[in-house]
Amino acid sequence: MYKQLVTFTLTAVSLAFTSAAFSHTRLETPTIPDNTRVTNNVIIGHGCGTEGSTERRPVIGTSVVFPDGSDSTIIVDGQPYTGSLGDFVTNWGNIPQQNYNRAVFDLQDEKADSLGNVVGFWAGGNPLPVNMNGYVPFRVNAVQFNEESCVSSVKFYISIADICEITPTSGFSENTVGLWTHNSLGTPYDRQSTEDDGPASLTVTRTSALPASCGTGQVVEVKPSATQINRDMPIIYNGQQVWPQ
Ligand SMILES: [Cu+2]
Repeated sequence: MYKQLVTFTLTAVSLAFTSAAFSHTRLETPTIPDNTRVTNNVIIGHGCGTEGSTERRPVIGTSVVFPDGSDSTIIVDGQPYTGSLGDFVTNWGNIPQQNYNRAVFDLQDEKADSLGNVVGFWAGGNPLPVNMNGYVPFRVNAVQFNEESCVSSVKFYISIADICEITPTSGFSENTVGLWTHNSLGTPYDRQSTEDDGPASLTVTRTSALPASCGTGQVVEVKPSATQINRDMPIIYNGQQVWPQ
């Protein structure tokens, strides 16, 4: 009886930790195969405020940015890579597409680069109740790998800001915005954290056989540049920047 109680208590404690970890803003499906179109969601797990606190402020909008791949930082097997993303991924560009949906937020639109390729999206306009998850749907188009390369997987880091109060960047705090972003790019959108644990991620895994010379293959990671974050995180609505301001 006592033993069962201890087991139950330990399980309850570990479940509590698990749900806290998963309450960060993340993708519903963080790992997908190459060559496959996948419907996905950004899941907003909680409002603004101190992590772990029960007092939260509702999220009124979210801004999501994928690395554009053109001036992004590329890491191969943990080391900086000076070549291009095209050495591993042959069709990066216009990969995310937002699915129109007014279930959570009334307003939404895609963000595009100068060529019209979608690099992210935003949604907002009404508060998400603090005790509920908010699903912001999008589609990931099929990602194609350079099959002559040794790439085995590519992890894209996705920067997300969950906005609870519209402020200029000088007004950013854990009470006004949840920054699921890198901590060391040197932008006003950087997450204040000792660990670089902010961004959500999307990992694409290879389904075709590696060339024989590749061994176990290469693990590739892609992070956005500071220039891209500064350009693409703001929310533009009807030609006007509405956040930050
Ligand atoms: Cu969290």
